[in-house]
Amino acid sequence: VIEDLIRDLSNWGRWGDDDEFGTVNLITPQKRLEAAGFVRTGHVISLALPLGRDGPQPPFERRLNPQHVMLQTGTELEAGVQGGAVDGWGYSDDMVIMALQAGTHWDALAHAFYDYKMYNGRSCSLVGVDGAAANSITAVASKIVTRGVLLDVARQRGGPLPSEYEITVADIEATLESQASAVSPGDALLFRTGYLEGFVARGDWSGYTYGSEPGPGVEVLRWLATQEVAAVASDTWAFEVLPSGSTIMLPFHAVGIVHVGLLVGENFRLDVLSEECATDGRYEFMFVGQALPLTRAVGSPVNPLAIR
Ligand code: UVW
Repeated sequence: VIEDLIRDLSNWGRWGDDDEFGTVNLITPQKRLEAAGFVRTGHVISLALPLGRDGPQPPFERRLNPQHVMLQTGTELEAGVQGGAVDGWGYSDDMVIMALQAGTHWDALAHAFYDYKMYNGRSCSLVGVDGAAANSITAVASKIVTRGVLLDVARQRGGPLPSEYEITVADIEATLESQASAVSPGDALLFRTGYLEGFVARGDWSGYTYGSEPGPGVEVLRWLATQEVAAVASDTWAFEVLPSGSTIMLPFHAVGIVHVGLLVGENFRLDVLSEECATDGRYEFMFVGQALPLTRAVGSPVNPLAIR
């Protein structure tokens, strides 16, 4: 199955041998103008989880939740121990240490490998201790402004999808029909499964990451490629259904990121957007999902915005 999909869907060379944008090439200036036309009220909804120590990663995980550390504080100013402070003038500074994949994030095209290769046929060895020499998130960091479409599969199916539920093309088409929405080339398509919000509501992330989850099966890539979707994201930790039923853990990553060059986002919070879209029946919006211009990084935290 994987080899058939690669044969049919690979975009290696499509936008040139030097290309590092992948499907983000489908987001044109004209597409951004079209996206702006979906702003009716100016209401902005963030699709990000808060960045803090109580993020979704388990304790002691290599993918460290954000650790916020103060470098200068007001308490030091008041105690008279802040260098350079005069007569009550002072300042505060801080820093964050975190895994770039810990919370709401984009996967760069350097994030996934298959057959020792990454997007556009580049060797996996280009990602070493110095970071990614190609396909890093920096390439697309400032390009992700487009028309967004919420694909509310959870609402269409009457509630949060059970873990291990495979979203099929039939589910996608039924959901679009129920929403009276359509997908067009260059869109960002946001899959709501309802999975993440259950953990948020319980205030307990136990069992969220590295286990089973609902999501699209690998065959959905054929549909996404036909529609020329530029980016996908969901309210799960790995975007695709798990277990995958494949010989490799993440076949959607192997075909979608490595061969299609698809921008994939994870841990997006979609419940508030879902309520708003259902209230007024508008499932399309302007989507702004700029990554941080982190040099040589294989992913980036993002504060995705739906502007309606
Ligand atoms: C892996 O689990 C390897 O990656 P992701 O962050 O894309 O789920």
